[in-house]
Amino acid sequence: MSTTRVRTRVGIVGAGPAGLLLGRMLSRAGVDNVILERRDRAYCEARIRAGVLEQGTVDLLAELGVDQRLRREGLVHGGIELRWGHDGDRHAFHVAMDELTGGRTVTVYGQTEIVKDLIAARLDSGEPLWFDAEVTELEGFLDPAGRPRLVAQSTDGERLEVDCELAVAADGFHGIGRRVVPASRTTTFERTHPFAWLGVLAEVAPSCEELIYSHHDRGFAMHSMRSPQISRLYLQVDPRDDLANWSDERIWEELAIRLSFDGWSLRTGPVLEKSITPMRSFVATPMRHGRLFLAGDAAHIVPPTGAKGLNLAAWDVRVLGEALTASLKRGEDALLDAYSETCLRRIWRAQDFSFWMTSLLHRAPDDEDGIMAELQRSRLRYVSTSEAAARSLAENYVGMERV
Ligand code: FAS
Ligand code: PHB
Repeated sequence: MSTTRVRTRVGIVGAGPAGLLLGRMLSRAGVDNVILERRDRAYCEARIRAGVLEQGTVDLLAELGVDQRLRREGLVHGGIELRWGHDGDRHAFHVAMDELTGGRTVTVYGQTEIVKDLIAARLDSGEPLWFDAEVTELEGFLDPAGRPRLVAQSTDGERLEVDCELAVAADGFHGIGRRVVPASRTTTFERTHPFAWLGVLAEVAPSCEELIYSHHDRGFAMHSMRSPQISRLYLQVDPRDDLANWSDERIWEELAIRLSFDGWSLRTGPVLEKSITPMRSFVATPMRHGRLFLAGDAAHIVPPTGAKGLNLAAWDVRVLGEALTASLKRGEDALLDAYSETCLRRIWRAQDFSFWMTSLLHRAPDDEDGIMAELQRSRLRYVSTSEAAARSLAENYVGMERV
């Protein structure tokens, strides 16, 4: 087994949106960096996850010169629709987010497409990116004078040793980054929600212009999309449920019931992909441990109801990229020292909003007497009758300018 040794300034673990965005930011700032990714390129480019981008994320992709396809294919939305009520007595309310926030919008563009764009840009630039390179050792980051070392095993048995000045774990919730930090140094906050999302990607034109979030006695449902030809839809299911129990027919029937509204009908079509995702609220603090920095899902997870996961990862990277450049190019460490605190303010805002949207729209499994459902319907009516309440939802959804 041969060993490849690499010396660089920043070693990045993970080629998800956080790792790839950071690599792009550092390379454009002239800071040497390498990215190690345990999966192969095809897997990374096929993973279906988020789809709603805040304006801040769109701006970052533009600043990094990787927004050509996003500008051509992204769907700009000025609002979302909320639906609720019993069968035969359904209500709908359009949250005009652009009007309520002075023109701010969101853009629907799949995370899959962002990852494809960033990988293509990385490979075109010739900057180092190793696929099939699982980092199995990450050490030396707590020694103030030391140099962190990343050791990866490639699938063909190659050993890769990366010696860097600073290391970034952008390796997601199940990565090595958070695992190698001594438990005594980390405080974690966690809630596992008593429901999950069954998500489907379908080859059918969306049945709505903008996203629909629907509260229903049978459970939450959402209609999103990826393009004028591809729809993305979600159903609240029991986290212990098995995908085998959900035939495509049953999924379409249930979606039609839970999204129902007078005069509206759901188009159906071939299901291209379906999966069940657990829902968790999680934060690990601090996000810095000596010469190791955590970014994205490696440090925080939000339930997807608020569409914040990917946007929080992009925000971490914007802050960390500027801080690393200031430190490594100009010897200014103030931004780096404030990295964790700066990001945690926005993370807790997004955690609160995602928790609120989740508890507003999902049927509580233990709601025997229905009190929770009545409270939820009252909150939905309140959002539809109070401009202040609607503006609060809108400004959180499009992304707070200041937190
Ligand atoms: P990622 O998990 O995307 O990337 C981490 C990368 O690190 C992966 O490529 C992994 O293979 C790699 N890695 C891990 N360990 C490694 C090691 N030891 N060595 C090398 N590489 C390693 N958000 C929404 O807003 N809407 C959604 O609908 C939505 N759906 C989601 C569905 C699922 C199943 C999941 C898990 C998340 C979803 N999210 C959603 C949130 C999602 O968008 C995340 O916030 C986003 O992927 C975070 O990006 P990263 O932090 O880059 O982590
Ligand atoms: C998606 O399009 O995948 C999506 C949209 C909004 C959410 C979550 C997921 O809140």
